[in-house]
Amino acid sequence: MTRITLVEGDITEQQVDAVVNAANSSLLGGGGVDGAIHRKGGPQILEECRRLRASQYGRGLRTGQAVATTAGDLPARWVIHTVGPVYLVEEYGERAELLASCYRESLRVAVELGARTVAFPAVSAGVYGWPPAGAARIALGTVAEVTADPGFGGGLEEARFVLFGRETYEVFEDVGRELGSTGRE
Ligand code: AR6
Repeated sequence: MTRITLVEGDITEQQVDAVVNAANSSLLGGGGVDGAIHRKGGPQILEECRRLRASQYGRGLRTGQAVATTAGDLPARWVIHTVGPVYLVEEYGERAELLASCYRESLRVAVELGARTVAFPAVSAGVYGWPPAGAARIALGTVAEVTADPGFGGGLEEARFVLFGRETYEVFEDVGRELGSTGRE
């Protein structure tokens, strides 16, 4: 069974097999988590992203999808890049489904890689404007649902949410309590 845990901290410092990057479709870097990952991970990640753009991702990575590269100089082995949806209240349902897809697809890629531990940021909860409580509900709800499925690859021991700042951490903690999804063994 996959444990779902929460920590307050910086995702680039996590000792896990894979870290998830809140990227954009270009795969060529940006601010927030994306900027921090490329800065600390070094040029190797960007090189691999460029290769992906030159091959099967010529038009970029679509919102809700995920793809892995090396983690360069980060303590992790892989970076799983996913593209969250920009928050738009008029299209909430459709976009919530795309955000859930980010977590589902990232978990699928993590299992494919044979990762035992994976760290997630709060995808879409920064520059892309998602209200933190809604982002937390989709994040925790989706990871709990996917990992509880008896058909889910059994190798993943921990899905860790790494929340930047006390406020976001506390929102995730409250939502986790509400859903009963964190601290689960
Ligand atoms: N570790 C963990 N969480 C972090 C870190 C960090 N080092 N830095 C920021 N956060 P964002 P998005 C939090 O904006 O909303 C980029 O330019 C942050 O406080 O990184 O999906 C991409 O290239 C927030 O809670 O991602 C895209 O263009 C959460 O991580 C766009 O931003 C996500 O914030 C993606 O926007």
